Amino acid sequence: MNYSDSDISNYYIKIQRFFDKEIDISSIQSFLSEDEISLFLAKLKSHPQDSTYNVRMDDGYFYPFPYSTIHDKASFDNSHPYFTSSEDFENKHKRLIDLLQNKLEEALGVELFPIHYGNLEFSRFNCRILHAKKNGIDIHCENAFIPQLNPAMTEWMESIMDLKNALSFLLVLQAPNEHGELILFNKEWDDLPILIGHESYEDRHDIDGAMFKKRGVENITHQSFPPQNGEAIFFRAAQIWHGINKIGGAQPRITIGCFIAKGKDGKIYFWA
Ligand SMILES: O=C(O)CCC(=O)C(=O)O
Repeated sequence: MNYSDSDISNYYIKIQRFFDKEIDISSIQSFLSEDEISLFLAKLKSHPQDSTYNVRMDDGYFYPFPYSTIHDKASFDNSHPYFTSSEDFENKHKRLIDLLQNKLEEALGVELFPIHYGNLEFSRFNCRILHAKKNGIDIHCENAFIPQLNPAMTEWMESIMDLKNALSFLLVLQAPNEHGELILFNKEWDDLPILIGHESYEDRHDIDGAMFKKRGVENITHQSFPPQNGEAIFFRAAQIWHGINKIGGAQPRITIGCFIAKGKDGKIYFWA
């Protein structure tokens, strides 16, 4: 695993190094100030709890909907809850979202472009709230969702950017008391394209890699990255198999994040 600690001033060079696969994961401590983090958390606690705006699962919820909910048979138009929940999120939290985009641009040394398809505006960020004493996020890589997505949307996204090598950005707003580590495996989608829809819940949460081992794949190792309040993490999420370990203690794990990809036109796009 190519890990690189960094400071904000040299980030510009690094985004290209991620796209060139020279770096797998990198982090920036204290990406936002403690006051900014508290403001984020206070605002987000007032968000709507109902399923119009959240994708609720037993282990946690996402607000607004992630783009990966625009499934194969779903309509790729403004009737999808993805677009209504994104609009709600943008309207309620525009100032914080703008602040986060600015910080991200400063950190990467590039201008970032949100994506839109006609009048359909994609979310710039979403929040992931993972319940205490639950199982985190199952093992996945973003490319493993592509076969489940609306094909018209995927085709369009792939026509404008290098979707298959997208990065994840996440900011830890609230670390859990225990665990909740980001787990990165030493396997990538291009070597091991597993259609996760067929895997059991248990295997998808087994950080020893049952889902790889049962396919005869050997030398499975992983690295754990414990979340720290205020820390930003960037990693090659489209390719690298990863998950979030179970959440210990009494406090939920709260992050906000997006995906970042290189456009065919040279621009850097981001969405969630
Ligand atoms: O910690 C998070 O926000 C989720 C990380 C993750 O699974 C991803 O970015 O794909």
